[in-house]
Amino acid sequence: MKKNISIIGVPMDLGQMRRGVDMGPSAIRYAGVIERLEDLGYAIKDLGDIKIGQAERVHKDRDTNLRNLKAVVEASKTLAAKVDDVIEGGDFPLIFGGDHSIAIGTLAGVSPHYENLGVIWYDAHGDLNTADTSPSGNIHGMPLAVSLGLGHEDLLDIGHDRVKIKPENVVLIGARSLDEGERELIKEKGIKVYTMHEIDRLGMAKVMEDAIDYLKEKTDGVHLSLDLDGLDPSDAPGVGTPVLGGISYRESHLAMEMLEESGLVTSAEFVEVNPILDEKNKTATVAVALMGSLFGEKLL
Ligand code: 6HN
Ligand code: MN
Ligand code: MN
Ligand code: MN
Repeated sequence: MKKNISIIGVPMDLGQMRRGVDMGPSAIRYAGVIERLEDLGYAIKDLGDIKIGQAERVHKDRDTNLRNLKAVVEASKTLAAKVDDVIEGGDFPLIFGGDHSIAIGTLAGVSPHYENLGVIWYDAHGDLNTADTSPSGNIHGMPLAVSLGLGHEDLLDIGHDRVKIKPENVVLIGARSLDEGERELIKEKGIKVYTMHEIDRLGMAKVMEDAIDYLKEKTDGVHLSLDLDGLDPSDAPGVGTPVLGGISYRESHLAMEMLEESGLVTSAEFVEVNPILDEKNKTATVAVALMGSLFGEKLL
Protein backbone atom coordinates (compact mmCIF):
# COMPACT_ATOMS: atom_id res chain seq x y z
CA MET A 1 0.00 0.00 0.00
CA LYS A 2 3.07 2.30 -0.19
CA LYS A 3 1.56 4.86 -2.54
CA ASN A 4 1.33 8.58 -2.17
CA ILE A 5 -1.88 9.68 -0.51
CA SER A 6 -4.23 12.42 -1.66
CA ILE A 7 -6.65 13.74 0.95
CA ILE A 8 -10.08 15.13 0.09
CA GLY A 9 -12.24 16.78 2.78
CA VAL A 10 -16.00 16.68 2.37
CA PRO A 11 -17.73 19.00 4.88
CA MET A 12 -21.14 17.50 4.21
CA ASP A 13 -23.91 17.72 6.80
CA LEU A 14 -26.95 17.59 4.51
CA GLY A 15 -27.40 13.81 4.62
CA GLN A 16 -28.70 13.93 8.18
CA MET A 17 -30.01 16.43 10.71
CA ARG A 18 -27.32 16.96 13.37
CA ARG A 19 -25.30 20.11 12.77
CA GLY A 20 -21.54 20.00 13.21
CA VAL A 21 -20.52 16.98 11.14
CA ASP A 22 -19.46 19.43 8.42
CA MET A 23 -16.55 20.26 10.73
CA GLY A 24 -15.32 16.66 10.62
CA PRO A 25 -12.57 17.26 8.03
CA SER A 26 -11.14 20.16 10.09
CA ALA A 27 -11.26 18.10 13.28
CA ILE A 28 -9.39 15.25 11.59
CA ARG A 29 -6.73 17.59 10.23
CA TYR A 30 -6.44 19.25 13.65
CA ALA A 31 -5.84 15.80 15.18
CA GLY A 32 -2.62 15.64 13.16
CA VAL A 33 -3.38 13.29 10.31
CA ILE A 34 -0.89 14.73 7.85
CA GLU A 35 2.10 14.56 10.20
CA ARG A 36 1.07 11.08 11.29
CA LEU A 37 1.03 9.73 7.75
CA GLU A 38 4.14 11.63 6.70
CA ASP A 39 5.99 10.01 9.60
CA LEU A 40 5.13 6.66 8.03
CA GLY A 41 6.95 7.72 4.87
CA TYR A 42 4.05 8.78 2.68
CA ALA A 43 3.98 11.90 0.57
CA ILE A 44 0.66 13.59 1.35
CA LYS A 45 -1.26 15.95 -0.87
CA ASP A 46 -4.10 17.72 0.88
CA LEU A 47 -6.52 18.73 -1.87
CA GLY A 48 -8.63 20.75 0.58
CA ASP A 49 -12.38 20.60 1.02
CA ILE A 50 -15.13 20.23 -1.55
CA LYS A 51 -17.73 22.98 -1.61
CA ILE A 52 -21.13 21.97 -0.24
CA GLY A 53 -24.38 23.75 -1.15
CA GLN A 54 -27.05 25.06 1.17
CA ALA A 55 -29.61 23.09 3.15
CA GLU A 56 -33.15 23.22 1.73
CA ARG A 57 -35.27 25.83 3.44
CA VAL A 58 -38.60 24.59 2.19
CA HIS A 59 -39.36 20.90 2.35
CA LYS A 60 -42.98 20.85 1.45
CA ASP A 61 -42.87 21.14 -2.32
CA ARG A 62 -40.31 18.50 -3.08
CA ASP A 63 -41.46 15.34 -4.83
CA THR A 64 -39.42 13.02 -2.64
CA ASN A 65 -38.95 12.33 1.07
CA LEU A 66 -35.17 12.57 0.64
CA ARG A 67 -33.79 15.62 2.43
CA ASN A 68 -31.47 17.99 0.55
CA LEU A 69 -31.37 15.71 -2.47
CA LYS A 70 -30.15 18.34 -4.93
CA ALA A 71 -27.23 19.54 -2.83
CA VAL A 72 -26.20 15.95 -2.02
CA VAL A 73 -26.26 15.06 -5.73
CA GLU A 74 -24.16 18.11 -6.64
CA ALA A 75 -21.53 17.44 -3.98
CA SER A 76 -21.42 13.73 -4.87
CA LYS A 77 -20.67 14.55 -8.50
CA THR A 78 -17.86 16.91 -7.52
CA LEU A 79 -16.41 14.33 -5.15
CA ALA A 80 -16.65 11.51 -7.69
CA ALA A 81 -14.70 13.58 -10.24
CA LYS A 82 -11.99 14.43 -7.68
CA VAL A 83 -11.62 10.82 -6.55
CA ASP A 84 -11.41 9.73 -10.17
CA ASP A 85 -8.59 12.25 -10.78
CA VAL A 86 -6.69 11.07 -7.71
CA ILE A 87 -6.79 7.43 -8.82
CA GLU A 88 -5.87 8.36 -12.38
CA GLY A 89 -2.86 10.23 -10.97
CA GLY A 90 -1.76 7.07 -9.17
CA ASP A 91 -2.41 8.24 -5.61
CA PHE A 92 -4.36 6.54 -2.84
CA PRO A 93 -7.58 8.51 -2.21
CA LEU A 94 -8.27 9.20 1.49
CA ILE A 95 -11.57 10.99 2.11
CA PHE A 96 -12.71 12.73 5.31
CA GLY A 97 -16.39 13.30 6.11
CA GLY A 98 -18.80 14.71 6.66
CA ASP A 99 -21.80 12.46 6.96
CA HIS A 100 -21.92 9.05 5.30
CA SER A 101 -23.90 10.26 2.26
CA ILE A 102 -20.48 11.18 0.82
CA ALA A 103 -19.82 7.49 0.13
CA ILE A 104 -22.15 7.82 -2.86
CA GLY A 105 -19.67 10.16 -4.53
CA THR A 106 -16.59 8.32 -3.33
CA LEU A 107 -17.77 5.00 -4.74
CA ALA A 108 -18.90 6.62 -7.98
CA GLY A 109 -15.33 7.87 -8.39
CA VAL A 110 -13.60 4.66 -7.33
CA SER A 111 -15.67 1.94 -8.99
CA PRO A 112 -14.89 2.62 -12.70
CA HIS A 113 -11.25 1.84 -11.93
CA TYR A 114 -11.95 -1.77 -10.92
CA GLU A 115 -13.65 -4.76 -12.50
CA ASN A 116 -14.72 -6.09 -9.13
CA LEU A 117 -14.49 -3.50 -6.42
CA GLY A 118 -14.87 -4.84 -2.89
CA VAL A 119 -16.27 -2.71 -0.07
CA ILE A 120 -15.83 -3.00 3.68
CA TRP A 121 -18.64 -1.11 5.42
CA TYR A 122 -17.48 -0.61 9.01
CA ASP A 123 -20.57 0.81 10.68
CA ALA A 124 -23.25 0.32 13.37
CA HIS A 125 -25.76 0.74 10.53
CA GLY A 126 -26.37 -0.87 7.17
CA ASP A 127 -26.91 2.36 5.22
CA LEU A 128 -29.02 0.17 2.96
CA ASN A 129 -32.26 2.18 2.98
CA THR A 130 -34.11 3.49 -0.04
CA ALA A 131 -36.81 6.16 -0.17
CA ASP A 132 -39.35 3.37 0.48
CA THR A 133 -37.68 1.84 3.53
CA SER A 134 -36.01 4.89 5.14
CA PRO A 135 -37.47 5.78 8.53
CA SER A 136 -35.87 9.25 8.38
CA GLY A 137 -35.50 10.50 4.81
CA ASN A 138 -31.82 11.04 5.63
CA ILE A 139 -29.54 10.21 2.73
CA HIS A 140 -26.68 9.14 5.03
CA GLY A 141 -28.78 6.02 5.70
CA MET A 142 -28.79 5.15 1.98
CA PRO A 143 -25.30 5.23 0.39
CA LEU A 144 -24.67 1.49 0.34
CA ALA A 145 -28.07 0.82 -1.27
CA VAL A 146 -27.38 3.52 -3.86
CA SER A 147 -23.98 2.01 -4.67
CA LEU A 148 -25.68 -1.36 -5.22
CA GLY A 149 -27.97 0.36 -7.74
CA LEU A 150 -31.02 0.83 -5.51
CA GLY A 151 -32.54 4.20 -4.75
CA HIS A 152 -33.49 7.57 -6.17
CA GLU A 153 -32.74 8.04 -9.89
CA ASP A 154 -30.75 11.22 -9.31
CA LEU A 155 -28.44 9.41 -6.89
CA LEU A 156 -28.00 6.44 -9.24
CA ASP A 157 -27.14 8.76 -12.14
CA ILE A 158 -23.95 9.96 -10.45
CA GLY A 159 -20.80 8.63 -12.16
CA HIS A 160 -20.36 6.24 -15.09
CA ASP A 161 -22.60 3.29 -14.18
CA ARG A 162 -25.75 3.02 -12.13
CA VAL A 163 -24.43 -0.04 -10.31
CA LYS A 164 -21.11 0.64 -8.58
CA ILE A 165 -20.65 -2.55 -6.60
CA LYS A 166 -21.96 -6.10 -6.56
CA PRO A 167 -23.69 -7.37 -3.43
CA GLU A 168 -21.34 -10.35 -3.19
CA ASN A 169 -18.35 -7.98 -2.99
CA VAL A 170 -19.63 -6.18 0.10
CA VAL A 171 -18.83 -6.97 3.74
CA LEU A 172 -20.52 -5.21 6.67
CA ILE A 173 -18.67 -5.15 9.97
CA GLY A 174 -20.11 -3.96 13.29
CA ALA A 175 -23.80 -3.84 12.38
CA ARG A 176 -26.17 -3.53 15.33
CA SER A 177 -28.91 -1.16 14.18
CA LEU A 178 -30.58 -2.40 11.02
CA ASP A 179 -34.01 -1.26 9.84
CA GLU A 180 -36.56 -3.83 8.70
CA GLY A 181 -36.13 -3.05 4.99
CA GLU A 182 -32.36 -3.29 5.37
CA ARG A 183 -32.59 -6.77 6.90
CA GLU A 184 -34.77 -7.90 4.02
CA LEU A 185 -32.34 -6.50 1.47
CA ILE A 186 -29.39 -8.20 3.18
CA LYS A 187 -31.19 -11.56 2.98
CA GLU A 188 -32.47 -11.04 -0.54
CA LYS A 189 -29.02 -10.10 -1.89
CA GLY A 190 -27.05 -12.48 0.32
CA ILE A 191 -24.80 -9.69 1.61
CA LYS A 192 -22.05 -10.81 4.00
CA VAL A 193 -22.57 -9.25 7.44
CA TYR A 194 -20.52 -9.60 10.60
CA THR A 195 -22.84 -8.13 13.22
CA MET A 196 -21.73 -7.45 16.79
CA HIS A 197 -22.91 -10.98 17.54
CA GLU A 198 -20.24 -12.51 15.31
CA ILE A 199 -17.61 -10.09 16.62
CA ASP A 200 -18.47 -11.07 20.23
CA ARG A 201 -18.61 -14.73 19.41
CA LEU A 202 -15.70 -15.25 17.03
CA GLY A 203 -13.50 -12.32 18.03
CA MET A 204 -12.30 -9.56 15.74
CA ALA A 205 -9.23 -11.53 14.59
CA LYS A 206 -11.35 -14.33 13.13
CA VAL A 207 -13.90 -11.92 11.67
CA MET A 208 -11.22 -9.97 9.83
CA GLU A 209 -9.46 -13.14 8.69
CA ASP A 210 -12.72 -14.38 7.17
CA ALA A 211 -13.63 -11.01 5.68
CA ILE A 212 -10.19 -10.67 4.09
CA ASP A 213 -10.29 -14.22 2.68
CA TYR A 214 -13.77 -13.60 1.35
CA LEU A 215 -12.81 -10.40 -0.48
CA LYS A 216 -9.36 -11.52 -1.60
CA GLU A 217 -10.75 -14.21 -3.87
CA LYS A 218 -13.02 -12.08 -5.94
CA THR A 219 -12.01 -8.44 -5.86
CA ASP A 220 -9.29 -6.41 -7.58
CA GLY A 221 -9.50 -3.49 -5.15
CA VAL A 222 -11.18 -2.82 -1.80
CA HIS A 223 -12.67 0.41 -0.54
CA LEU A 224 -12.87 0.86 3.24
CA SER A 225 -15.84 3.00 4.30
CA LEU A 226 -15.38 3.53 8.02
CA ASP A 227 -18.21 5.21 9.92
CA LEU A 228 -16.91 6.19 13.36
CA ASP A 229 -20.23 5.07 14.87
CA GLY A 230 -19.10 1.51 14.14
CA LEU A 231 -17.02 1.96 17.26
CA ASP A 232 -18.57 1.98 20.71
CA PRO A 233 -19.75 5.46 21.74
CA SER A 234 -17.42 5.30 24.77
CA ASP A 235 -14.50 5.28 22.32
CA ALA A 236 -16.05 7.49 19.63
CA PRO A 237 -18.64 9.79 21.23
CA GLY A 238 -18.57 12.47 18.53
CA VAL A 239 -21.06 10.92 16.11
CA GLY A 240 -24.62 11.86 15.19
CA THR A 241 -26.23 8.43 15.48
CA PRO A 242 -24.44 6.56 18.31
CA VAL A 243 -25.46 2.98 19.11
CA LEU A 244 -24.41 1.23 22.31
CA GLY A 245 -22.49 -2.02 22.25
CA GLY A 246 -20.05 -1.27 19.46
CA ILE A 247 -16.58 -2.28 18.33
CA SER A 248 -13.83 -1.30 20.75
CA TYR A 249 -10.86 0.95 20.05
CA ARG A 250 -8.43 -1.99 20.30
CA GLU A 251 -10.55 -4.25 18.10
CA SER A 252 -10.66 -1.47 15.53
CA HIS A 253 -6.88 -1.14 15.58
CA LEU A 254 -6.59 -4.88 15.08
CA ALA A 255 -8.97 -4.66 12.13
CA MET A 256 -6.92 -1.86 10.54
CA GLU A 257 -3.64 -3.69 11.18
CA MET A 258 -4.98 -6.84 9.55
CA LEU A 259 -6.20 -4.85 6.56
CA GLU A 260 -2.77 -3.29 6.22
CA GLU A 261 -1.11 -6.71 6.32
CA SER A 262 -3.51 -7.97 3.67
CA GLY A 263 -2.53 -5.20 1.26
CA LEU A 264 -6.10 -5.23 -0.05
CA VAL A 265 -7.27 -1.70 0.63
CA THR A 266 -7.01 0.67 -2.35
CA SER A 267 -9.11 3.63 -1.10
CA ALA A 268 -10.63 4.71 2.22
CA GLU A 269 -12.96 7.17 3.86
CA PHE A 270 -13.54 8.08 7.50
CA VAL A 271 -16.95 9.59 8.12
CA GLU A 272 -19.46 10.92 10.64
CA VAL A 273 -16.91 12.71 12.87
CA ASN A 274 -18.91 15.47 14.58
CA PRO A 275 -16.68 17.64 16.79
CA ILE A 276 -19.69 19.49 18.27
CA LEU A 277 -20.91 16.24 19.83
CA ASP A 278 -17.40 15.13 20.76
CA GLU A 279 -15.27 15.23 23.91
CA LYS A 280 -12.04 17.17 23.29
CA ASN A 281 -11.75 15.99 19.68
CA LYS A 282 -11.54 12.36 20.84
CA THR A 283 -13.37 10.91 17.85
CA ALA A 284 -11.17 12.64 15.28
CA THR A 285 -8.14 11.54 17.31
CA VAL A 286 -9.39 7.95 17.21
CA ALA A 287 -9.96 8.24 13.46
CA VAL A 288 -6.38 9.45 12.95
CA ALA A 289 -4.97 6.69 15.16
CA LEU A 290 -6.89 4.11 13.10
CA MET A 291 -5.53 5.63 9.90
CA GLY A 292 -2.08 5.18 11.43
CA SER A 293 -2.68 1.44 11.71
CA LEU A 294 -4.32 1.22 8.29
CA PHE A 295 -1.21 2.76 6.74
CA GLY A 296 1.33 0.64 8.58
CA GLU A 297 2.09 2.09 12.00
CA LYS A 298 3.50 -0.64 14.27
CA LEU A 299 3.61 -0.82 18.06
CA LEU A 300 7.11 -2.18 18.05
N1 6HN B 1 -25.14 6.52 9.28
N2 6HN B 1 -30.95 3.61 9.60
C1 6HN B 1 -31.12 4.98 10.04
C2 6HN B 1 -31.70 5.83 8.91
O1 6HN B 1 -32.11 6.96 9.18
O2 6HN B 1 -31.73 5.38 7.78
C3 6HN B 1 -29.82 5.57 10.56
C4 6HN B 1 -28.77 5.76 9.51
C5 6HN B 1 -27.44 6.16 10.04
C6 6HN B 1 -26.50 6.39 8.90
O3 6HN B 1 -24.79 6.49 10.46
O4 6HN B 1 -24.26 6.67 8.37
MN1 MN C 1 -11.81 8.44 -15.46
MN1 MN D 1 -22.91 4.99 8.07
MN1 MN E 1 -23.56 4.59 11.13
